[in-house]
Amino acid sequence: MERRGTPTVTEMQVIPVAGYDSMLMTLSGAHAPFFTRNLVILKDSAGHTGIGEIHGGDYTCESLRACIPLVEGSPIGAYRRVLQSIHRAAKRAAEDDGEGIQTLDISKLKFVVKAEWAIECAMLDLLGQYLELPMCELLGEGKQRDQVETLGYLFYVSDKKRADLPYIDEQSSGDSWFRLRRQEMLTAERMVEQACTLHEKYGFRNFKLKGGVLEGEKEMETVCALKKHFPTGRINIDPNGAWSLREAIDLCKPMEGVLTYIEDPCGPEAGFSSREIMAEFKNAVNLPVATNMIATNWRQFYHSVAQKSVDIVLADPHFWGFEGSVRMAQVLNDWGLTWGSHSNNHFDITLTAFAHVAAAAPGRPTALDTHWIWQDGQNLLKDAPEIKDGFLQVPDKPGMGVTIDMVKVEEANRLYNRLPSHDRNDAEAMQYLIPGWKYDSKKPALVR
Ligand code: GKR
Ligand code: MG
Repeated sequence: MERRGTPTVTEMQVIPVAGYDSMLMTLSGAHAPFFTRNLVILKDSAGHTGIGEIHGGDYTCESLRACIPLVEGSPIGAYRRVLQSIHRAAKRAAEDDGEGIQTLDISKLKFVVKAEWAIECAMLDLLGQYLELPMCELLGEGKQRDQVETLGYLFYVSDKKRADLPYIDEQSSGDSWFRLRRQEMLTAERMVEQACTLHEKYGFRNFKLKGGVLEGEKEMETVCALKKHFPTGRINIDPNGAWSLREAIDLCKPMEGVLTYIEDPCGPEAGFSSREIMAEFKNAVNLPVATNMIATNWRQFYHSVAQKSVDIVLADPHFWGFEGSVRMAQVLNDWGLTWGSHSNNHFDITLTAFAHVAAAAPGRPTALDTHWIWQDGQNLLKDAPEIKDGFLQVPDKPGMGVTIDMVKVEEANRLYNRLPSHDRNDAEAMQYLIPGWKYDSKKPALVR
């Protein structure tokens, strides 16, 4: 009898991988020399391969492996049913207190990210190949654009020589950005140099400074220096809620007309939730406010909207799901608010996946966050999309439209297996800079 229906998944592989990073500074401390991710690779009965990438570490890896029996054997067209069965089987981890990341406790990030969105991505990749349509055509109202505006994500970088850890060094690279990204950059002048080098290589006209590292006044000096150098550029800062409401108002009021938006300036304080505090901030300062901390699920979003706490939701598809993130883009657009996406260290599979989501976001999304520039060159794809003139090119082939490079994947898996720990820990490197350093959600990392 003739076979009917969509192809079925014949195999699901979960491969943990690691890559190299710089000593990037954030409120949570200093990035370690390595970052980790998990890959999902699906094969189907039509002979196609579908791929997805997500948050690293053992918790997410085990969550994915537990899904294998629910995925293998399923028709790719029934991917929503597969996701539903995963949601029904999922149990809340004992250590998940539901706090989320409103205080940027990065040990909680693995609970905000949902492992199954890597499966959703890989299944959409397969379905797109079956239907001969790019993945963005399968999301929301379909493809809205061919290229997606991205921003240059600027980080203060500490001197790696101060830590006895195996950070990568690219001094012999022929690429000026690759050389620069591994060096110390802690002053306004060096941050302008960082932005100029990125502008030259990728054409960025939008920049976001990762704050929560130095005194707020010092970080605003960097913002002003960037604006002076790029007068028509859009400059944002994200201190991850490090400032008190009073500090945030005092720091940001003079920045009206300088900053394009401010991201998570303050967090919970004095018995008030982060959504209440951000609403008070918005009443006091005439700047659009973005978040990836206080609206990370629909229930938090409801309260954020009810309080009028934010204008821009950076709806990371790894928090919200691929369809969920596009659904958020539709809602925000209909309500006169703005969509964007948050990012973390990632490989080019995430870069591609987010390009498709952003291509399907209706209206005028804000420039996409991506940490990719810090990893560029460590490709797991044979044909990673490029950022040109500040825009990420959306692949126009069926599915994700890219091909995985298994030799590179195996290499990244070997690196992962050599690491003593697979979870992100920004305190370890930080303690070389400030002995005994401990995370404090209200104190910039280098202020102790
Ligand atoms: O890479 O350390 C980092 C960032 O601080 C990341 O963890 C944040 O989640 O960039 C992210 C943000 O926008 O909050
Ligand atoms: Mg943020």
